[in-house]
Amino acid sequence: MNMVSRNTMTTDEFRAAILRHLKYELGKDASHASVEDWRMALSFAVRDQIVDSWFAATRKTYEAGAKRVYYLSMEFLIGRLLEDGIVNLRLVDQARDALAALGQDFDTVLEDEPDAALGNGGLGRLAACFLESLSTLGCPAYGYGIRYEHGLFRQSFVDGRQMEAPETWLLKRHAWEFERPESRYRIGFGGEVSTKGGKVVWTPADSVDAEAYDTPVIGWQGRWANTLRLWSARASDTPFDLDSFNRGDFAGAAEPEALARTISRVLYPDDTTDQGKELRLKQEYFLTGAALQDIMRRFDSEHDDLGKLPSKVAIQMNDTHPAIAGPELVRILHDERGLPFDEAMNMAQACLSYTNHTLLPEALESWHEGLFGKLLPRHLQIVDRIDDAHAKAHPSRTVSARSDNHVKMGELSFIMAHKVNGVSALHTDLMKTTVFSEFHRLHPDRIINQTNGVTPRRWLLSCNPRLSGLITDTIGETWADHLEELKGLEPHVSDPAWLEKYAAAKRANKVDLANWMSSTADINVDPDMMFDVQIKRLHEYKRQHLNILEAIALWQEIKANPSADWTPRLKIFAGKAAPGYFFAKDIIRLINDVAKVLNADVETRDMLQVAFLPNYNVTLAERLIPAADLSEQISTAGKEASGTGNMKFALNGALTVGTLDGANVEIREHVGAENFFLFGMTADKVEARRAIKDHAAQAIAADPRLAAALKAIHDGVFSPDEPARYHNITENLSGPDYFLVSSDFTDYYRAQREVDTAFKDQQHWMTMAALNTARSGWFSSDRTITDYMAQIWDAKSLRDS
Ligand code: H53
Repeated sequence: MNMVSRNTMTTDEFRAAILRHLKYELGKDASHASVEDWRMALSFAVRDQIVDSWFAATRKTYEAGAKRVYYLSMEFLIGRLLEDGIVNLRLVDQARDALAALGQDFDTVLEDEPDAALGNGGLGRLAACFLESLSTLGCPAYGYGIRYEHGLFRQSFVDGRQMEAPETWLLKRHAWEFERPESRYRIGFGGEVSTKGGKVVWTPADSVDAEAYDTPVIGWQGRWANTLRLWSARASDTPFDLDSFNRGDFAGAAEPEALARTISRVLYPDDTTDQGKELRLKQEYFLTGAALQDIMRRFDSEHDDLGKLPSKVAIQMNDTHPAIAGPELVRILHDERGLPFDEAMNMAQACLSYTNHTLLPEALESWHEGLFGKLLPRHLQIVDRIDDAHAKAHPSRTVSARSDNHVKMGELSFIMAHKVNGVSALHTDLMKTTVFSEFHRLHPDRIINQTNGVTPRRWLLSCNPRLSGLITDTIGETWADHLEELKGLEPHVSDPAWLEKYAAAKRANKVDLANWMSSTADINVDPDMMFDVQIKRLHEYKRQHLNILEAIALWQEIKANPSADWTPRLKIFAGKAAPGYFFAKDIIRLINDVAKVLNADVETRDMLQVAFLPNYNVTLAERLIPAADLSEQISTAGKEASGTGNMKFALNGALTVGTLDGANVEIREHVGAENFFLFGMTADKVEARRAIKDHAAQAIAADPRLAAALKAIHDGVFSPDEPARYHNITENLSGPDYFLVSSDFTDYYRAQREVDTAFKDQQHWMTMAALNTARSGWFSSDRTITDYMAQIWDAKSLRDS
């Protein structure tokens, strides 16, 4: 493989390390070892290399007395770690060769690792990319999260319907974490607040303990490693009730531990909606309370002067989920450390910053004060004082962190943060003019933009070895952590011989995917079809239903005129719907039903097929993105805060068909409008369109294709056994259609035909694809993190010190 230069460890040394771990760690003889044993032995051999960097980084941070960044997130969607470690340590060749010498296949061994799906979607994957970039850049940092026993549910389809099964990533052995029983903190809930000797004292009624598990996160070339510290819930006192046991009540005896563990049992499978459950609030305080105790303990171990806290500690709240960090830090500084309230508040604010990831009203967390006060009585008092102080300082304000008997976590985070950032230029502008307009008027310097990014190590180097090999051959190997260097590809794009190699890499990736789909999903396609991919959570605003409507309209058109010069296309979907989001689940079923009909149609199936791949996760994304020709980024303008899949596709040479939403706007600016298929309403037109009473009906009346596609669904063409199955969808799209699917259809269909025409000229298509790669360097999460370090955290790199 044409990978960037090798680590100095030899294949023989590596082979010996694998065998040593197999024997002494796993107690297995090579002749009896299973794939899982080999995977564990390989992981331990790689981990050995990581641990040295990890210790060195910790030592350097202590020696320098450096500021640390603490990234608090309810989600870290890290996926598999073995290949990531091997690639970052540049041990790919040695690992492959060592395993081969031991009679094992590298890819099979990598495939054995379960995906750590400790997140729902974009927000969680962003946190994982950020951790990797923090390590690559050598910025001292911790990620704090929850060690969910069950990550995001496993999805399968029965008769096209989504089924959910618990995810069990910990059932297989996990090589990457170190249990830290000594790092254990008590987290209280409920109880009383009283005053003793002039001091406020919170006496919780219940508690659980948070126990730490550490996973090292290795950066590029192994030059730095940070820690992902995940908390697991344990019973505070006796984990086991011996009296009950002795009475024969075995279930009752185990109850304290079982109850406590509930807190870290499952990841909420909701993306962008506020679950509003008591357990969710408990999880949020569990994470935040444990993280803050840990942060203060580490600070105290190095510094005597509390005044130094803001110069040593930067705490990032990833969305409002850890927003309780504001009142909790004030509580620690005021109640426990004795700072005057205002000083505590100012100091907390100097440490804290907040990333907003959505403007969807249903996703902005707010807790009823009854529940909040029941679980966190002292925090409720502190929230009130914070809010009063803010009101006093800004008498003209009309928005508050406390209204309608609720605690508004967005407003609270805003008040308690010294910087608040959006995740794309458009999203940040909309924050200023919509949800946070009043706070922006009061604090005009607080909101800043930090457009998201993705780590090029995972999302190009590792997932697309063919393209990365060509890039390295063309511009040398330093692009992997200087992604702007991809610009150096531009002069080669006009060289037909080079472009042919670029096209060959894409084609080989498509052949791999086609083979994989045929062997795992029984989907047989010609790799020369256009691979048109929409992979993301199912949500009405992401408009998978717009995509499938277009497929139906195209199918009808092909049937009416089968001998025309159609561009063969495979539409690939993947993504999960929140289990309680029935409309989104109906969309999944509709796509599966449409796929059944279209793929069985001998007249059209060489021109158009549809596949919905089950159980979308990080690993599936790594497989699909390098093989994609077209990337579907078709959300209603103003609704997708940024998107990060859109960046991964562009980087890997897929062209985007998209709206001017989220980071699509910036992608189009970077890759060039002529290399991007734009359609749809802009964010500033959306409101006006919605205000037209019959907007959907008007759109349908004006476009016979749309009318016919909707009619086919309505008449049961795709659900002959139950014709009314999708009336909910057709009625929505002809009536309220909040997400303007019908209104955007005509322009989407037009853009897709433009895509068809462009795809016929493969030379030109590949030129556009290669320009997408060459011009996507700005979307590296190294750029994003460098800007966070300078503009939010005031943190320095120690990597080269
Ligand atoms: O966060 C991504 C964005 C994306 C946005 C997503 C997100 C979640 O995954 C979950 C909750 C939430 O409020 C937002 O939808 O647009 O790219 C990372 O910023």
